[in-house]
Amino acid sequence: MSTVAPRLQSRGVASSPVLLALLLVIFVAGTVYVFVARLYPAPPPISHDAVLVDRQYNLTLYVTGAAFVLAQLGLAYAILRFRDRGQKAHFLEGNVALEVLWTSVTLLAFLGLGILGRNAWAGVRFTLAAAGAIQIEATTTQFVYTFRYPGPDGKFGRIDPSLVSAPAGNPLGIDPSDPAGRDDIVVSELTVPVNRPIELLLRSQDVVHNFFVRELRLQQDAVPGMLIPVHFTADRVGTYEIVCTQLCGLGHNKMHAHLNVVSQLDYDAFLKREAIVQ
Ligand SMILES: [Cu+2]
Repeated sequence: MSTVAPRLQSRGVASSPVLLALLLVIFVAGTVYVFVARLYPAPPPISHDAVLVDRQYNLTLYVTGAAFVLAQLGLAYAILRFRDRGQKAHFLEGNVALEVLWTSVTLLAFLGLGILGRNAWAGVRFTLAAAGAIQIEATTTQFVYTFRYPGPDGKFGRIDPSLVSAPAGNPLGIDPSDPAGRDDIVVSELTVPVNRPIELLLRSQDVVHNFFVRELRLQQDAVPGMLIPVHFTADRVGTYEIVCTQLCGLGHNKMHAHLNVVSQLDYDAFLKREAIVQ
């Protein structure tokens, strides 16, 4: 039995590290291409808050993207540079100064991005809607959205869960004995006037659903037993899709509605038309 054999076996196997380093470079190049070529772009934003979210997203992507590329290419370099050439292995104790440096840089990058992100997200979500915002209620149930406008009196009628009956034409359970509810407008699409602040009051009748409009960069869960307000101001006329992003049951994939952003004139006409129909 030869004692030289294991030593010889570890020599001259250069193809594996070279292949691994090459695969890493191709992987990094492919990932960078997906983002730089904008293969999956988000639809154009339709609110100022959405523009802020996009800016923050891009900034985070640049910082984390640069760290990703540097780390992966550094790994490819180390695989090549320190590959087994049959040499004796050396133990490195590490470098405390470098450890402190890159831990501090990472900490600062994360804290900085978090603080900057406050304006784009928390600054909007943790504030109240503007005074005079139009209040609209959005109720989710498996697997539909129902929107309610308070009508000419500006007041939502009382709701009684025991009166909820979609076949009877009362999907929200509006109490007929409450005069405030008699002029409430109940519709399956959300129509709002352009450039006016909207406060949406989110409710759920059964399980956790979600209200997500990509163009608003606005996503909020609707939770049973809670009334969750969100606010937005859409600045572009158009029709946009509202989707549920919570896996809420077998019909989840079909749960969607539309957000119609219209001119003030069209909005007034919409309210008038629906008030006559109700
Ligand atoms: Cu849902």
